[in-house]
Amino acid sequence: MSAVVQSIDANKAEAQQELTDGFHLVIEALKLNGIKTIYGVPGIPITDFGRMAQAEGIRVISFRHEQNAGYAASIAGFLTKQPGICLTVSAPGFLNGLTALAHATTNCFPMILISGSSEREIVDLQQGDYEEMDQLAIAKPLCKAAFRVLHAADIGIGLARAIRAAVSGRPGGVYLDLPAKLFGQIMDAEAGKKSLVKVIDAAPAQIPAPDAVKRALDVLKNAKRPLIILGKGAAYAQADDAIRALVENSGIPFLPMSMAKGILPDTHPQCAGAARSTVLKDSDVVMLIGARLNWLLSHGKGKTWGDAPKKFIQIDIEPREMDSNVEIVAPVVGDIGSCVAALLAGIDGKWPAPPSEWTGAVKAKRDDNVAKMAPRLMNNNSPMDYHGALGVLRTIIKERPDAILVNEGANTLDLARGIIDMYQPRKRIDVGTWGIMGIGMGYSIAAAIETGKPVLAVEGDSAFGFSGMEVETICRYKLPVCIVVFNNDGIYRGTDVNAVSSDPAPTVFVKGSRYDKMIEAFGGVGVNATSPDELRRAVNAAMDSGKPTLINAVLDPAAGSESGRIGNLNPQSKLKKK
Ligand code: ADP
Ligand code: TZD
Ligand code: MG
Repeated sequence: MSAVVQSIDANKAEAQQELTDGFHLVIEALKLNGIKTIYGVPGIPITDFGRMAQAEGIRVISFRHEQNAGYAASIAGFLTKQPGICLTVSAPGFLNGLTALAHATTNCFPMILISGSSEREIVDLQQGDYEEMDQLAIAKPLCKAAFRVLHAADIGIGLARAIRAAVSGRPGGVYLDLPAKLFGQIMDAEAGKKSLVKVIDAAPAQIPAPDAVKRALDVLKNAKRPLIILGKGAAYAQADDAIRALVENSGIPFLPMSMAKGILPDTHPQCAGAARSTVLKDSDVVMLIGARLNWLLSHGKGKTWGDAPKKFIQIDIEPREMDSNVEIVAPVVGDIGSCVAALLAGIDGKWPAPPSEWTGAVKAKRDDNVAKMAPRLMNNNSPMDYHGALGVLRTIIKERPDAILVNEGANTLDLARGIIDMYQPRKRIDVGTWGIMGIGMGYSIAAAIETGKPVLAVEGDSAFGFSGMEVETICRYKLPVCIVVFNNDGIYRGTDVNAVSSDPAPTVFVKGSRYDKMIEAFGGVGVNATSPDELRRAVNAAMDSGKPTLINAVLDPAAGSESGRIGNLNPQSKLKKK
């Protein structure tokens, strides 16, 4: 055969061979694993990827800042038990997303940060590529696992590893590094399809050992003043029926951590939410279900926990969580669904009721505290105080229990957490383990998209500022989000004065700001509310219409206290003030 004929044949064969590339393989791999939504910000090298993913039926939610897209992905993971996906460009985009990835890991939310990256050859020789950065190395200490894919044929395996790492065991954040070159790599379509992996049983059940279950039941049976603490791991586990059965069959008072509120309603007769200090101090056996003994529980020791000896039972999927702060006399390691089911089976329906002196004392304390608070919640002061404004929102959530409540701030957070009762699981999402500001709009967007339910975001004016630009995103995607900015002119209070220069004090903002005007710029509804009555009308209208709404709730600048409920964590200078 002549050389000419040979080359014509080769062209024909190539023309017949179907090809695919990195772009399409990543998209197919995501779809194959049930990923329906990507949260991100476009740019080199992922702009076309976003367009193609949208064309292939994945919902692509484009944000104004990667941190907010990352927070959205993290809470999508919490709400669905599937890894939330955040997509960013290299170096700065990656770094912006990284805060959220670390947050996901800290809070045990499954999330995958996928970032495009520059060329390895140039990055490794530090030759100054466009947005050059060794992203994999930087991500590693801040997440549960980090992977890089260099060959198109490994995309399927790379994503499978990322998904498993994110959702199995203790969930967390995973980084997936995809260099620009990978997206354009060509391979045979058939081989490409075969290389994809549909992850089977990504978060396998982890059954607790029978003797661990027995040990826990023995401790529980002998308790005089038992307490169950539910944490956000219990909400995440979606074992709502089993948890309810355990609480109700045992008759033990329960205390929900912030994001565990609503697994059982806060109005449940066994809820000890309004008797928190009493139950922590006076209980003798405490069973933790998906809650860590970290700062939020005063590390399980000290004044908060009283002097009486205390025994801890802990249910957690992470064995190393046991004894992290105090001795755990009965560790039960496994997934919460399996552990709670094993406890229920082990007791065989014959729970010894906790002594009535204990349950009676808890109930009396709770009813007393609730009654004391009630009149304060009904005040119609203008400008509003926290109690007047939150009394209104409390009633609104009672009437609309399937709405999702997003909450951040200091006083705005602490008081809303205590005042607004929750009635359904996974309806309250907030600042989490780190107490960070900035989750507000990302969480609101993801909550609306993942659940289809209306969202009420209760935001301190400072907290709102961290992600406020995303009101444009909320308007663009026409999401049913009602934002209430508790505007007290500043961080904690709006009353600080700088006595030495004309600069404002560090904690105050422009007085009389009108945050409602911000959303009007994008076609949303803005309302300025100066009294609880006005606030009630505006929130109800927003929740009825589903239109993106921002209500500027005018609060008394003097109403808050420094750092809300955690002012004690502020270090104090020992030096005398000049
Ligand atoms: P909170 O802040 O509400 O007290 P934490 O975030 O401190 O809750 O604790 C959540 C705990 O739940 C973590 O220790 C985590 O390992 C655990 N966890 C998460 N998911 C599960 C699950 N499916 N089964 C068991 N434990 C889980
Ligand atoms: N930055 C980040 C990312 N997280 C933080 N928690 C803080 C800074 C410090 N901080 C708090 O802990 S609460 C808060 C800041 C800045 C804002 C409190 O003011 P607010 O709420 O207006 O949101 P209140 O109602 O005025 O107390
Ligand atoms: Mg404020």
